[in-house]
Amino acid sequence: MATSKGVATHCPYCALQCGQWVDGKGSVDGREFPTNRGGLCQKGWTAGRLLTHPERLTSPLLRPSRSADLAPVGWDAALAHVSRQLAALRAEHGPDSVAVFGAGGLTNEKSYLLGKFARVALGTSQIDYNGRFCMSSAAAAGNRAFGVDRGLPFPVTDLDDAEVVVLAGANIAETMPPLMGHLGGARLVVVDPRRTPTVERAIAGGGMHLQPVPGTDLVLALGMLHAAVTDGWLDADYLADRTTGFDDAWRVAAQWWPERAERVCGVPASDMRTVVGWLGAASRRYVLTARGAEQHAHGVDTVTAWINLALALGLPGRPGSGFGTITGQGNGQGGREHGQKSDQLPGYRSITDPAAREHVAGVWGVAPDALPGPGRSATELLAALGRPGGPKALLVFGSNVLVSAPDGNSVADRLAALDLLVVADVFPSETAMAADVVLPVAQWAEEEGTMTNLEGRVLRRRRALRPPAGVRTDLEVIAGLAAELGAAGFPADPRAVFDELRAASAGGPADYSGISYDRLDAGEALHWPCPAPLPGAPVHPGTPRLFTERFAHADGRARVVAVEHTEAAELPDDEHPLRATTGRVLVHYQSGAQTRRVAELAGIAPESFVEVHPDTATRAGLADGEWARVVSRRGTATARVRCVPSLRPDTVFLPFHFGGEQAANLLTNPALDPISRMPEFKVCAVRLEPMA
Ligand SMILES: Nc1nc2c(c(=O)[nH]1)N[C@H]1C(S)=C(S)[C@@H](COP(=O)(O)OP(=O)(O)OC[C@H]3O[C@@H](n4cnc5c(=O)[nH]c(N)nc54)[C@H](O)[C@@H]3O)O[C@H]1N2
Ligand SMILES: Nc1nc2c(c(=O)[nH]1)N[C@H]1C(S)=C(S)[C@@H](COP(=O)(O)OP(=O)(O)OC[C@H]3O[C@@H](n4cnc5c(=O)[nH]c(N)nc54)[C@H](O)[C@@H]3O)O[C@H]1N2
Ligand code: SF4
Ligand SMILES: [Mo]
Repeated sequence: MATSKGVATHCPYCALQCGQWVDGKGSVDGREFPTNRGGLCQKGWTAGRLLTHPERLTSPLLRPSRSADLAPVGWDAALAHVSRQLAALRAEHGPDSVAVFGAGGLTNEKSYLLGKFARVALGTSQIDYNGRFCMSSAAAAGNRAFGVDRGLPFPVTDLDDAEVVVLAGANIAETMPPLMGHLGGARLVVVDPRRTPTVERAIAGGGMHLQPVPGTDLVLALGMLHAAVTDGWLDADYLADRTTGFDDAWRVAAQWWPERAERVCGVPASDMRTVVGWLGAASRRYVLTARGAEQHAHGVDTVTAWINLALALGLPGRPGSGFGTITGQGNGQGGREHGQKSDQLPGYRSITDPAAREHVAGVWGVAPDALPGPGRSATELLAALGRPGGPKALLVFGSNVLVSAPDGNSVADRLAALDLLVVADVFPSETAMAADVVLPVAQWAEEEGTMTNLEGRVLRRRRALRPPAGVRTDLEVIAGLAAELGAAGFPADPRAVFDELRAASAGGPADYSGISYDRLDAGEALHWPCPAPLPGAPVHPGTPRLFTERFAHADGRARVVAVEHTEAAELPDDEHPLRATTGRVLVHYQSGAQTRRVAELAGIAPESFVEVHPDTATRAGLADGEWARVVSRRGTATARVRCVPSLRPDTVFLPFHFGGEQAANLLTNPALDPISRMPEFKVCAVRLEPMA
């Protein structure tokens, strides 16, 4: 896979996993791959800067006491210190006193080994990951409706000849720019409280902007379902042949005629009817959701409402049409399949299913009873740190929770209450700098592994250059800690880990047993499920398209689930009269730990801002370009005012890419969806104040 252009690998950032060439000096070029067709966004083009960055962590760091500074230390000393402390905590307080926090940016191999490390080497139930913040509501809604969760149940190239695409809470012109290339021919409908660059593209192409109050998509989708029925667009044959439950769902939607829905969500009833008409009349049409629809205290039901609309129109599983969710992190899909989620075992198995426990315990060579049960979800795990009965040590791999988790002030308090915080990272992120032990790890173009992109396609991450001296891979770190703890069965070689993952996933919903490095390296495009063949049978070709014949529930039918409107967990009042929502800008990635360190990107977006309607700014005594304090019930963030006449006057928007006093998550509400346990990043009540 090495050519004169370098090594064929993929971008370190988002779930589109654009193809890249990376050469031995760390130069990056776009590479032909179905998702990006040679193109990259600005983050991808500049990703090589991360490899040779002067701020790279190249030595383990240790804080001898809570009040001391971090100082360089050797690997042996660092790992021995960590394992000694973990062993002492476990002996005194039991295995659940140690917790692990993983990430959707980790390779499949790392996700798998981390989950096994927690359950087998530490014996703790306390493991979860940042994917809980990411796609968990759509995952739960997909499981409930379709019986399986694969973000896009079709390749992105299927979108190329779509006629109508509804994007509910997705700003892909900024979050996955090359994906826009697959939507060029379609009439786009964008559901977003803001007039984003994606909205601009939709309007320019004859599409439409539906601009709901943040947190009211569910009502909008109910109103549109109502219009689908009353305007005659219902696909009754499809509903009868392929689904159950529509009558119950209709009993709710019948109450939400578009004019009534308009009074709650603010979208004109006539626009709802127009869009439903476009969807109904087209033959190739898609409904896609992303974080705007999900990051709510009722995100599962909101995504369900969008699924219900798609089912009523007969989209899922029909050639040239469908429903899908746009996964976020590089390995957002694979990261939730192999056991770093508190309630899951490898292969997307449930940790409470006795058959799943027996299978995985068999692969791990332990007794099923020895496996812990489900632990706390990410937000609940962070909230329990250092409290009576909660974990006293936390190991973080690949997440900058101090910046990215909700209610940042509380997160800082909880981290400070720990006996031991260990962070494995590439850079001195805010969270790493708060740790007792920092372990410097290799990054994407320095290591081998697999990732599973937003299409459920498994792909190879390849090493183009050696990691700097002093740095280890995450797999080596996990294997090293396991060895210190006296646990056997923790290989550090990615191929060996993948082969074990294949066996552990065999027979599960996300079955990888027929996938191998050799097949991937031979250029095969393998989407899961891809089971190993029975003896003598041909190899499985993988499954690019799900649901063409049947859905994954035992009866083969999709579930239309009746869902009711619920208000956001926190509503505006006199003291906090505005709804704040949060999200992303093109040039920064997530907590910004990587992209704020890339000069080209930081130059474009150096600081936080708050988008405000000009009238709202005036009322708060603020003018465009001034610094404001944004105040919620939990904290205050500072941001530069950006007056945006197209914004709803009741809504403000902040990016969450900045740390310290500019962190948007100082404001956000840790209210959780009851099913997915995803926090409500997309709505909280705030007021604006001038700085001084
Ligand atoms: N540039 C960039 N790209 C990224 C990332 C990044 O950090 N930066 N991160 C990656 C990851 S992990 C993810 S999860 C994806 C996220 O990709 P997206 O979901 O596209 O990103 P967001 O900006 O979080 O949210 C999308 C939109 O939701 C809108 N929104 C807010 N509240 C509501 C609401 O109540 N209803 C609706 N319908 N919309 C609402 C926001 O205004 C925003 O424009 O992006 C991936 N790509
Ligand atoms: N207010 C608000 N908050 C949000 C969101 C929102 O829309 N609004 N979105 C949420 C979403 S969808 C997500 S996905 C989260 C993401 O937020 P985080 O979990 O904080 O994700 P990143 O900023 O990508 O952090 C990744 C960290 O891992 C490091 N890293 C990179 N590669 C590796 C590796 O291979 N190994 C190790 N050990 N470390 C590595 C990076 O340097 C960085 O410090 O934020 C969530 N927070
Ligand atoms: S769209 Fe995503 S995968 Fe592609 S270059 Fe940009 S950040 Fe990388
Ligand atoms: Mo995400």
